[in-house]
Amino acid sequence: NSEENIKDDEVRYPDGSVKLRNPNIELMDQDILYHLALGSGSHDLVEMFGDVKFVCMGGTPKRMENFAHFMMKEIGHKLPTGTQLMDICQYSYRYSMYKVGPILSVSHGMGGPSIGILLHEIIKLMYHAKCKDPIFFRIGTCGGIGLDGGTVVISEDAVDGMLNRYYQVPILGRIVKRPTRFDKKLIKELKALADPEDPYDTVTGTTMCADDFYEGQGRLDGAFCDYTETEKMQFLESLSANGVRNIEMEATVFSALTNQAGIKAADICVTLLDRLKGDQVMAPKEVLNEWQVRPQILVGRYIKRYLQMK
Ligand code: R2B
Ligand code: URA
Repeated sequence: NSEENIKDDEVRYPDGSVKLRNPNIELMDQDILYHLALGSGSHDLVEMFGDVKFVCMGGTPKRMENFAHFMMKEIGHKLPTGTQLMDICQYSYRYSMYKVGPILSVSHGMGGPSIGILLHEIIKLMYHAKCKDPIFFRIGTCGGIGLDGGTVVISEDAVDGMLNRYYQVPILGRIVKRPTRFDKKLIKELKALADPEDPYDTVTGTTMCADDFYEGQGRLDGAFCDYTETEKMQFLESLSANGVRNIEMEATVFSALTNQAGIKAADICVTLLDRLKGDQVMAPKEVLNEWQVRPQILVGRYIKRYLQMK
């Protein structure tokens, strides 16, 4: 039963490496990770990825390339002379992936289905590469509920557009519900790394995951809109009353699939606007670019701390 609590020994070997909860994979001579343009037959995945400890995901290829460069500076990682950072998944033409020492920086596209496919293949990649206790981060963008643009939100819980605390997916003609759950300790540790000197707030709260940017998030400015501004505001206020502080499009799938795999994960997003004040993303490009670095700074602090502790 997928709603049961996941036990440690079901999802991990004693040495911390990721166990797959799918007996079919072991029986295959090779596993093609199609959307990553990688495979267990064509690549030495242990050699390429065995040292990965952190998997950081975000929507766009450029943000994840920037994050890889940022982390290279932060942890003082040097590439061999004459070489440069490469997109490992360039021939997938789907996702981009960069590796900086123990850090993988991967783009996930927009929405549940896109991050879902990526998570299946990345979790299998962790298994094939024998990675030990990997931690997954999503560093994203979102709309805030009563929060100024540029606020960092760490998700405590993920709910869908009906406020359900599960990710619901039709499998073989049945609806399967997978509970959404983030690691409480990881959330606390991340929150503690917010510096009072940061010129912006870092808050925690429930994240609503929508399957659409426009009607699914109660916007008035999509190609269609069959509700009034009053109805929109009532909906957003009811979200706020239920502890929802931001809206994005991947939190339920991200938390449910990492939880299912027994992988610690956190979703950290920066708000691009306050949805109680409007729908259009109006901040200038330079401002948006500066805001998008904020979740990266927090995750960077966590990773640096972790590596220094070792
Ligand atoms: C935030 O931003 C994207 C939509 O603009 C989506 O991927 C998300 O979760
Ligand atoms: N991403 C979303 O999904 N919603 C917003 O309002 C902003 C970014």
